[in-house]
Amino acid sequence: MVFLHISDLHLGKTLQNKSLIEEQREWSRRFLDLVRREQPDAIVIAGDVYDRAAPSGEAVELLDRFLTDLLDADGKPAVMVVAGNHDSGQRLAFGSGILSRQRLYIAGRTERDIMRVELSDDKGPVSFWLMPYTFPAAIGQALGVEEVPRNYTDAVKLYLGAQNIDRTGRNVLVAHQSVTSDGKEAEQGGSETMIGGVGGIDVSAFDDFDYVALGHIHKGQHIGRETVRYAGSPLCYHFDETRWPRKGALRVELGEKGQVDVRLVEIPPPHPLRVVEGAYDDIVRDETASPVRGEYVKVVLTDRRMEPTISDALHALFSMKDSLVLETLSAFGRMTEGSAAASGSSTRERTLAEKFSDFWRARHAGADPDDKTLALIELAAGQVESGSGAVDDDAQALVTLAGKED
Ligand SMILES: [Mn+2]
Repeated sequence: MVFLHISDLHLGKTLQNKSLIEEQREWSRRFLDLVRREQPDAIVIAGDVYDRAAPSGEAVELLDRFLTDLLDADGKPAVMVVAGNHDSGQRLAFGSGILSRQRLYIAGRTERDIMRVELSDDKGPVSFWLMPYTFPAAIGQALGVEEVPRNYTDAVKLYLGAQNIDRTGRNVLVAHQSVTSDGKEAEQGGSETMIGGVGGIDVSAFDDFDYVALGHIHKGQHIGRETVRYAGSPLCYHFDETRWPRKGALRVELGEKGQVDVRLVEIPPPHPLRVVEGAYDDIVRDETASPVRGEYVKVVLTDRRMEPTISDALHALFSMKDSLVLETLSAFGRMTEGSAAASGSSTRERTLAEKFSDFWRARHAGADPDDKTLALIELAAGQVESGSGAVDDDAQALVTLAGKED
């Protein structure tokens, strides 16, 4: 049994106000070529299909085309999708009952019974469990339990424990969550809009599954064991993410129970992202000499301030190479004036309330939260920090909201 695992497509995403839809359209063609080559039994999409809960018309159209082409590909693979925190589960699951007859399985909401899709090969059946993005309150509601653990690990253990899973058979879980191992979170790629330290599920909750196909973190990696994996986003969606340029689909082969072989099949981006940093004259010299073309570039000047004439010259320089400058900035002032304190306030050292506030600002064009919001933020942060993950409903609602697109 072979399946391809991808996640975090974020269809409709923009980067520095540039629509990436053409980029995503070309990527989907490249992925389809891979599907035609590999002829997998299934394709698994582990959430954040869209970039926002109310996706643009062209994003919906692209997904429609993409899924149709996948289902039509030689070998007629089954296609399984779970909603991520960026998706609206209800909207994504529109028509899912009808679509399942075409072997397109979409799990949008946390239900009492996790959607199970059974496929088989010469070694017997494989159960795929499609668990959309979830959280303790949703699990409590689905199970009809009033006293659901506030702690994500315990809540998810309770939820999985309530499913009718044959542990002697082969099982694959598809999920969109933050998974931790020994209390450590997976390393973020850079384009996630999530708050660290919230909603982590210990990897031990997934011991019953031969493979766990995860979405949520945009840097592809395994967490805990080799067979609990984030596929990562298909493209770099932030210049920070260019630290991890190897992107693609995970090809997973299941043999007998417990035998799992995973490898990354790289899919090159149509326009690679690159950060170009240096003195102006050096950049002009090097880029004029370099044969590399067709990139999306961020330029960081180290020897002078960014002025309109310089910015224009940089745009012109890169456009001659069919490249596009998406962002220009100067590190010159920062480096000369920069004190250790100013540059040393990394995410790790900030309090949870500050991180919530940063997140708010990032979502509201840099505006500061008003007093009421600030009070809610401090309430939520305080409750998250006050040990044992005890969060009351207001704070829980905020944490959930924070993980959603507005
Ligand atoms: Mn995502």
